[in-house]
Amino acid sequence: MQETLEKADPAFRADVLNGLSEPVPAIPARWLYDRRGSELFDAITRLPTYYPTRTETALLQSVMPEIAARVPPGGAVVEFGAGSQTKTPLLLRAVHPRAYVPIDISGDYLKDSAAIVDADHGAIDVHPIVADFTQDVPLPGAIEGLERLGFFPGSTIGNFVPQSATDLLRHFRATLGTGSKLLIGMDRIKPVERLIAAYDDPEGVTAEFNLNLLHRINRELGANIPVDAFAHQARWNDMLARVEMHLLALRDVDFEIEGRAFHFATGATIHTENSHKYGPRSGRLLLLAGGWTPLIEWVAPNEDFALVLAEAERDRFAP
Ligand code: AVI
Repeated sequence: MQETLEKADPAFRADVLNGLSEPVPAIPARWLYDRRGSELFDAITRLPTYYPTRTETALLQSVMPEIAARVPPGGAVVEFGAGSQTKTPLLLRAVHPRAYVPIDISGDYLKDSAAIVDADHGAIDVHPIVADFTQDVPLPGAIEGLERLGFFPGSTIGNFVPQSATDLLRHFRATLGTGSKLLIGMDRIKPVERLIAAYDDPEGVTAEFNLNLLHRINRELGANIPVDAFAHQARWNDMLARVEMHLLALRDVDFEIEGRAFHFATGATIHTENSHKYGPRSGRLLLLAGGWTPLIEWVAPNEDFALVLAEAERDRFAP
């Protein structure tokens, strides 16, 4: 049965129709995060097997004095993303910035993040910016002259293939400027069983998160995909050091999206997300390639997760 038709975002429509027509069918991961998808991702971060969020939060908490010692008070914290209710306040309390600038494509999420900060940190000026942080973003004049610390937690960098991750880091550099710093969370390579458990939890929340994309296509593009013909699959791709999420066709399946017919044979998949994991050296090399010189790295117990503080050094003409 067709689900209620909502007004479709033309970019979503194009990504779905083009992505499903590719030789390796794939849809960009950003479309996983509609309202329901964001709720489900929130639930994922609290699952026992999803270690990144709690590991990074505990690490941040324990190294905050060391971060504060390297970041002078009175600067500007620029967060790439709307901010988290737990991690952002930890950082702001420790580094005492004059200004906090969260950047997100969604104004709704930004309203929430500005409210969290306002409630808790009256002395900080909040300048939310609705923008796509994968591009250069002009910063508000009010923070001109302030030292800048970029904040990109959550190992979201892992959701970008290395070429795009490098571009992203270069945009961060252009946005923040030479001399600024970046505090970034990076998830580490670890035994495959733990990685798969984090992305294919026994409770089935990640499965619901992944399958929600098909419900979204049905709802917003008036499609008739039989969602029960697909199953969530998490795979470790060792060559590319990443966990991949796929939607696996459990039987031969035919459906239509806006009058276009699609066929998936049993065992075919739609690739929906990558989550790259880094070793110490590959992580630092990625930062260097993106224009950021690592200054110091803090690592969680079992080397599960790393926080790196890096600096946008001035370009040098010689070694
Ligand atoms: C948002 N991002 C860092 C998550 C990750 O771990 O790659 C997205 C996620 N997908 C499934 N579980 C979590």
